[in-house]
Amino acid sequence: MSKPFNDAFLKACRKEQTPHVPVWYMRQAGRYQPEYREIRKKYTFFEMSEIPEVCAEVTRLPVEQLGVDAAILFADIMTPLQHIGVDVEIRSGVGPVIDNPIRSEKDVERLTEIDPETHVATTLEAIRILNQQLSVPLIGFAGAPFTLASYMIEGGPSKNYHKTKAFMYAEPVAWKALMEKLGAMTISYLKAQVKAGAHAIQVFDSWVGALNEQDYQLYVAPIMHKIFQALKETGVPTIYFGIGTGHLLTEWNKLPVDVLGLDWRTSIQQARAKGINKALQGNLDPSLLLGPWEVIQERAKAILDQGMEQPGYIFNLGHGIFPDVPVENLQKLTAFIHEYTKR
Ligand code: 1CP
Repeated sequence: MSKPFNDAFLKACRKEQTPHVPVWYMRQAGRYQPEYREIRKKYTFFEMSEIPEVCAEVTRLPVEQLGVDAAILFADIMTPLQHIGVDVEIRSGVGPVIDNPIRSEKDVERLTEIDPETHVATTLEAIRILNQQLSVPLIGFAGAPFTLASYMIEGGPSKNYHKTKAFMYAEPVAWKALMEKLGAMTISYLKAQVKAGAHAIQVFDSWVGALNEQDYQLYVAPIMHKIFQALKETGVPTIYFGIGTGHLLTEWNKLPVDVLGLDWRTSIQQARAKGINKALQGNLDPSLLLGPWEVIQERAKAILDQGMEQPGYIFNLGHGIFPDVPVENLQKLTAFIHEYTKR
């Protein structure tokens, strides 16, 4: 018999009361799992993404192993870019690498449009399979335009985003065109995920914290507004996450998004003190998962005490799980969160 559907995560996104604080982990599918490493030996990252049954298996694995309250689709923020003319490859131990980085307005003009039903048919098929199998909500996701653009302009991961910012300042017309193209791709890709059965959407703007508030307002906020406004039509809850974005929270609070994801630098209390009234998600430092259990528990408890003060709180890490995190620590942490917050 299948388990009853656990909707605690969706309720928390909507700021409703829940029987316990729901929890899931960014990068809950990945290299810290021996089973993932075994599967990954056989395929490249994008080969895995092209087999719906494998995507579904990798998505389901941590839900069963850790007991979390939500699943996140196995794909990458770079997945849709391959279909609009970007030569991207995921290199082990590095991340996304792009052979044809954007250098001019002409490069932006060359980008094409996505047709999700043909281009990402396998990802959508994985969502349909998962809907038959899961008893927790499935989170669909995409990268936000700034973060995608940073890879497309730098050619790979970066520390300071100098090329990205230089392009933004020097080529404002091309930058706007790039944001519009990536925004349209994101809307179309995410709407297709919801249509296939995703119950919620997280937009990853991992690297936008590199901008100050003024530049965020000028160069990024308009497209984010457009994306979240368009997603409102789908009726599913939306989450916006970035690293080191504490200084942007007041701007983020103005967006038509339901949940804000925090990294470990800004506490739940600090966010609330800034007047953030949306649901919040976060924010245990993932490095702690390499430490002793007593310390993990103490820090998790301190976060939960702040989060539980009002409805609309989802436990997560401040960023993704590292490859060397012991699975056992995540199992203990999940059980502790459920037990400590049970009403
Ligand atoms: O469990 C899950 O989280 C599901 C799948 C998922 C998600 C949500 C993957 C699979 N990637 C992502 C999002 C993603 N990808 C982000 C946003 C979240 C974050 O900040 O971590 C970013 C920035 C990427 C880009 C990316 N892809 C990186 C980071 C590189 C950098 O700039 O530091 C890496 C290492 C990848 C590869 C990747 N994507 C996903 C996995 C499991 C892996 C690991 C590598 C592999 O098997 O080769």
